[in-house]
Amino acid sequence: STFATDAAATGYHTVASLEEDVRRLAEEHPEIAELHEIGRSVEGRPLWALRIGERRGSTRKVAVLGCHHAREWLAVEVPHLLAEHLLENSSSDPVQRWLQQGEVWVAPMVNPDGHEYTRTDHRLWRKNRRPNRDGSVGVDPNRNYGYMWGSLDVSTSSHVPSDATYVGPRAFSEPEVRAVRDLVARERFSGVLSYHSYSQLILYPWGYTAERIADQSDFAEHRDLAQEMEQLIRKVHGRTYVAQQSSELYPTAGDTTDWTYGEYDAVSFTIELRPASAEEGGFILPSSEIRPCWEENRPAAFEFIERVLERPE
Ligand code: PAY
Ligand code: ZN
Repeated sequence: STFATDAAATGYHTVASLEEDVRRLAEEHPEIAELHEIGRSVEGRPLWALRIGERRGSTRKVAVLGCHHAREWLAVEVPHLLAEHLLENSSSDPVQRWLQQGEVWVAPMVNPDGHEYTRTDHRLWRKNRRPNRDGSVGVDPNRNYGYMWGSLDVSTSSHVPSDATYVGPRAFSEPEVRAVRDLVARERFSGVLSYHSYSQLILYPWGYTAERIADQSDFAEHRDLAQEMEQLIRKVHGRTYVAQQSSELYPTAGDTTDWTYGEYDAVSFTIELRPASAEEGGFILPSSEIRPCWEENRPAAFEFIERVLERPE
C-alpha cells in the first residue's frame, strides 16, 4: 500500500496528503474512479469524494463517510483504505461484481478544517471551524443534519455555541454538511456508513429517540446486519464492536445516520472504530493500529456493501 510522503511521517493522513492520495487513486484507475469536489469547508478547503464503479447512474449505491469529527484520525484511514482496496482489487470478485452492478462513493474527510486544526493547534478538537456569533468556534457536523434537528436540549446535543456538541444555528448551516446533503440528495444511496472513533460500536438509528425504528422490517434489517457485522469483526482479531441503537450510547439529534435513514430510507450505520475506551488510548492511537483496524473492519464493510447492493428497490 502507498501513502504520500508526509503521511508516512506519522502514518496518518494530513489534509494535504489525503488530497494527494485521492488524486493519485483516481488517476491510476481512470476507468472506474472519478474524483469529485463535493463542496468546500468553512475555510475554503475542497471536500473530496471518490466515485468507484464501472458506470455512472447505477441504482445501487453505497456511501462511505469519514471523519466528521476532527480528532478521529482513524476515521480517515479506514474509508481511505477501503477505497484503495476496491480500486486495487477491481478485477477480482466480489469487488468486480460490485463495481459492475453498483457504485461506492467514499468521502474520507468531511471536516478538513477541524482536522488541520488538530495538527497545528489542538489535537482533541472535535467540531468544524465556524466562527460563532458569541466569539466561540465550531459547529458539530454530526449534529447539523436536518432530521429532527435541534429537537433535544442535552449536553450531547447542545444549543450552546461553545459546547463540543453544538448543533449550529439551523439545520444544514454548515457547508461541510450541505456538501454531504447535496451528494446524498443527488445520488440516492441505498446504504451509508459513517466512520467515527472511538468506542468499538456499530450504531443504527435512532439517535434522537429511544424508540425503535417503527418499520419492523427496517428495524430487523438494521439490527440483524449490525449483529452480523459484529461477528465478522470479532473473527478477525478478537475485538468486540457492540451492535446497538445509537440512542443507547447517548441521545443525539441531527446526526448523519438519523438523516440518511429518516429522509432517504438508506440502511445507515455509524461505526465507532478502535479503541474500546479512553484508557486504551481514546482518540490517540499509534499508527501501527491503522492496519489491524482496517483488517477487522474490512469483512464487515464488505458484508454491508454486498447486502445493500442486493437489496430490493
Ligand atoms: O451518530 O449518534 C451518533 C454517534 C454518536 C457519536 C457522536 O457523538 O457524534 C459518538 C462519539 C463520536 O464518535 O463522535 C463518540 C466519541 C468517543 C465522543 O467524542 O464522544
Ligand atoms: Zn465522532
